[in-house]
Amino acid sequence: SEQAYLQLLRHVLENGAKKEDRTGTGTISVFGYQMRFDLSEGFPLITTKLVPFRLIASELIWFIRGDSNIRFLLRHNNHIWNEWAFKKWVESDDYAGPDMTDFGLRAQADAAFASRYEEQMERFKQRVLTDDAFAAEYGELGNVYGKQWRQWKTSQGETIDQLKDVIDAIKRNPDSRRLIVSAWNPEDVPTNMALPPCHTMFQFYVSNGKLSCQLYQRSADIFLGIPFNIASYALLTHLIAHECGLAPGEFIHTLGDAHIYSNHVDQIRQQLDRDPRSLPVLKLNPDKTSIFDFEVADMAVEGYEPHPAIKAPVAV
Ligand code: THF
Repeated sequence: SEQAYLQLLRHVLENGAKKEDRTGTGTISVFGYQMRFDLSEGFPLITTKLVPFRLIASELIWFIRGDSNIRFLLRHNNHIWNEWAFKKWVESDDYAGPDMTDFGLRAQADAAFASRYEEQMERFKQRVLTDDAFAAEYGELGNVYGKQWRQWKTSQGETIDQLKDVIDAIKRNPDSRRLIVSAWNPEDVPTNMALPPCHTMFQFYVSNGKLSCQLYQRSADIFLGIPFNIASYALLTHLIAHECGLAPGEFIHTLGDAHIYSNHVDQIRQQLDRDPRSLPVLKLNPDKTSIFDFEVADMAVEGYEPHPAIKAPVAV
């Protein structure tokens, strides 16, 4: 149930140590934590605040397609990756607009700057949507999840489709202890990606006709990212179980640096004052069999009655 997540919030508030970070925001953080979600108890979409399922579905489909260009997300009205593409654009030699250095932090502190930033971001999104050449260069996040899952480049110049291979292996050899997908590619990390992958690797496990998944996440933004990440991997587990004729088992979420940004603490206290509600149920289109054929309209949650959304700034 959702308790595992609420317990994580309380644990880090109580035990976290102050730690500075790359984004300059400041965090409280612990190292090493594990949560378990039994997928037969309901779909783990957090109810103590609204978490938009359609954003999780379109982001996951984007990964599954092997896509790493935000144009697909923008067409689905999904804006959760915009800041990382925008950052590449405003730091490039082609950008000639007003200075956008540290736009994430400055937009929170300076209202005049925030409106200049929003205007530039709006122009950027329109260009990615309408200008093919611009989108190919600046909508592209590089070798992020989708690329590593579907098109891992080998030293021999070949590509490995890890996702397809792991699904084939689950069908052929469910007892295997090598049912792993890795997004962490040490060769690409320093140069070829907008942001090194936070979800570094995941492993599947089949027992008693049930498919479980464990994710190792190196860096965890507990308030904004983790509710998305839990739902995303739960959805991936359901989809693969659906294709393989298995029931969904557990999603096990193992965290490395698990942190609460200093500008999320008040929001978390508000969230902890709320009582969790019953979890929704996931519905998948029974007519689709391969996970590679699924679209956003083929997946939905029923019975999701969350508390209202709680806004918070994302650290870039
Ligand atoms: N960077 C940081 N700082 N945190 C993250 O969680 C994160 N991600 C992805 C890449 N870099 C990250 C992007 N995932 C939101 C949710 C997930 C994200 C990024 C942003 C977010 O702002 N969620 C809002 C709703 C947004 C909306 O409605 O458009 C929310 O209230 O939940 C971790 O994978």
